[in-house]
Amino acid sequence: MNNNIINLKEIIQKSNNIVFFGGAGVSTESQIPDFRSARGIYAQGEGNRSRSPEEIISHSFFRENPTEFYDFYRQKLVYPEAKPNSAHLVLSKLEAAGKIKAIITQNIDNLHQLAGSKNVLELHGSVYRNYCSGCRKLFALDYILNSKKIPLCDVCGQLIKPDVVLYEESLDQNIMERAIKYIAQAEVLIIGGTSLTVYPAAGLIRYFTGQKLIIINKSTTTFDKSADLVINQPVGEVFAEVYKLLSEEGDIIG
Ligand code: CNA
Ligand code: ZN
Repeated sequence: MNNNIINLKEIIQKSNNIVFFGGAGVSTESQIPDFRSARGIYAQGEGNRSRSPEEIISHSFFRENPTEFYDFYRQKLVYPEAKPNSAHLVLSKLEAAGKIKAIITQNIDNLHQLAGSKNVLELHGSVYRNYCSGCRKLFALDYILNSKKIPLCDVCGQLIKPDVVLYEESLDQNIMERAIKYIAQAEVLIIGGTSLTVYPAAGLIRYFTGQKLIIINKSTTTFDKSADLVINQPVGEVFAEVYKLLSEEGDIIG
């Protein structure tokens, strides 16, 4: 067991006010590709595809080319078969044990909730909620996946939009304010699986003034120098190892 894992375990043992801030790297061990890794979506060029993923998942592109948007979206951004990995599962146990106060995620895959976490703040929405842009009727993910081309509302015929924050769109103010509050009041902030390059989400971590900042990421980030502990290992593996130590010492039940 390496020292980093032991340090992280001790930090978790000492605090009941931990906030977790995560991104796409939390779900790569559930076989959902992230955006910026070597095998991430941005690196998976599609031969003759002339547009960048950022362009396709933007608000104006969605409005102007919904067919192309939905082709890309269904293929690259929705993973209904994905299951939570050790990171999601251990975070959920830590919440149940009263250690984690909130999970703030940039992910749209619902895996924290599937793992049983209760207080999940979804900064970028969720693929599981979809609204008619005309009458606001709510649709489940299946409706989007089962529509042959673009999903249209069965009541008013208007285009349905995933409740996902696209480029050019702003984040939900209420969720942002709650996220800031949790981060500003946290004793420990654990950041995992995020390149910390997408704003305004990444800017939230500046509100942290607590005691220990931990970054668990496969690659380096520009915030590493501000961290008390940096662990460059897969986040699921890290949490599995921490959990093993905590349960051996009788600190988490279940
Ligand atoms: P990103 O920019 O793709 O960065 C991911 C980071 O995680 C990279 O720095 C990787 O090195 C690192 N990483 C990858 N796998 C692991 C791992 N197993 N353990 C530790 N580190 C790992 O993704 P961000 O979340 O920072 O960017 C924000 C975007 C990506 C958000 O808007 C998300 O909505 C969007 N996204 C979400 C999902 C999802 O919901 N699962 C998937 C792909 C993209
Ligand atoms: Zn409608």
